[in-house]
Amino acid sequence: MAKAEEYISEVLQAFDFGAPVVGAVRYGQGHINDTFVVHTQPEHICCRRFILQRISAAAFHHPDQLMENITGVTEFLGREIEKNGGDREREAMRVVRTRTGGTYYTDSAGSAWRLYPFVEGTVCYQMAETPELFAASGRAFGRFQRLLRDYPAHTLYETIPHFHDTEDRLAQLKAAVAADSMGRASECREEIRFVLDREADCSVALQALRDGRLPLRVTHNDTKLNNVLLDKDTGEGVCIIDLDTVMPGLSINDFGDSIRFGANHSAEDETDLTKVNLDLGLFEVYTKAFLEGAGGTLTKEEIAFLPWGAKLMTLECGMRFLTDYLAGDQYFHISRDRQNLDRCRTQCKLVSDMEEHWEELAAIVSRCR
Ligand code: ADP
Ligand code: GN1
Ligand code: MG
Repeated sequence: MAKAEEYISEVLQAFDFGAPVVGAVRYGQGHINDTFVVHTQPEHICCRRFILQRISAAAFHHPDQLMENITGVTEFLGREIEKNGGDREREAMRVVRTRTGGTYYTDSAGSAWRLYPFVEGTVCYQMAETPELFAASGRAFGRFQRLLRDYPAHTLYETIPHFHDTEDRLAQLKAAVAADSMGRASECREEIRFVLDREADCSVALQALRDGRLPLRVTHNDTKLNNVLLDKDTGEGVCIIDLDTVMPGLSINDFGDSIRFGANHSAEDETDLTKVNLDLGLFEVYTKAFLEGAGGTLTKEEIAFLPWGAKLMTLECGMRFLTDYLAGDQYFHISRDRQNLDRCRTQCKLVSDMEEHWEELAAIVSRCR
């Protein structure tokens, strides 16, 4: 895939920024899309910033369907936020149309690009600097779930089929091990074994869904701390971003993915595993806040399954990093060699911690109910 930078000037022509553009520079720490911040001329009356993104073709095969989901969801959220007396421009994403009225632009190489207003006055954290900030993210993701409770789920396309199908993720890992296309399997024996030893776990939530014990909802599916913007002054949640994976899914996965990423004090690719530890205090803070934000949306059974959401999202993400490492780092952006293997290792360490503290996790969830 050609470098996104090569197409920027072409892409900028496709949108009306309301003022002359000064420049576009790479922005953020997402693993999937190519993200740029676009600045318009400061002396101009409508000086603004925008987020311009090339949608990952490796992850998303139907940008038209993806953008239809996003426009539907952002407009619905905007209306709900207005009904509750909120500021939809700040609290919901908005797709900026192309000059020809489209929701995205296709460049001369066939890649899809979209534009959002930059949500000003907010901070995006890569790590929970304080429990209060982590709680704020939990309330925001819980609230997101509540706001979308009545969204017509059947109108959503599955932007990545089998996204949180942990059984399928395991099958993909096994296939990557069997193919061993880069000759990397021998250095990942321990990690492969770790995952295979937990094969039965991969079915726990899916079986509960099949049995009707867990409901299918409209969920975000990628609830990392860096997918929510917090107010720079108050620290409260402002806007949930990265809506590419909003699809029918399990509420426990939205809870779990936040725990995976945020309930610890290390980077996702930390190489010193002694620094990677599940923080039970942060687990409790997030649980309480998520349930508060969800405001009675979740059933008793869903709440009881929250620790499973945490463990399965962590195990699944570990598998995905490992699969991608074995396949030659095709999916997740990397900035150094073996980064996906290091990411896999932190996830395995967190899964071990969760197993070690399993009873405590259940007790915390009961307390927060
Ligand atoms: P990816 O799918 O690659 O993770 P994201 O949509 O999460 O892409 O965007 C990457 C980063 O860009 C975010 O983590 C955040 O820092 C920043 N970002 C995205 N959209 C906005 C926005 N509308 N306003 C401000 N920052 C944004
Ligand atoms: C990706 O897009 P981003 O960086 O917010 C990935 C998630 C993973 C996460 C791991 C569409 O999230 O599923 O959990 O990396 N998103 C997609 O950090 O695959
Ligand atoms: Mg993101």
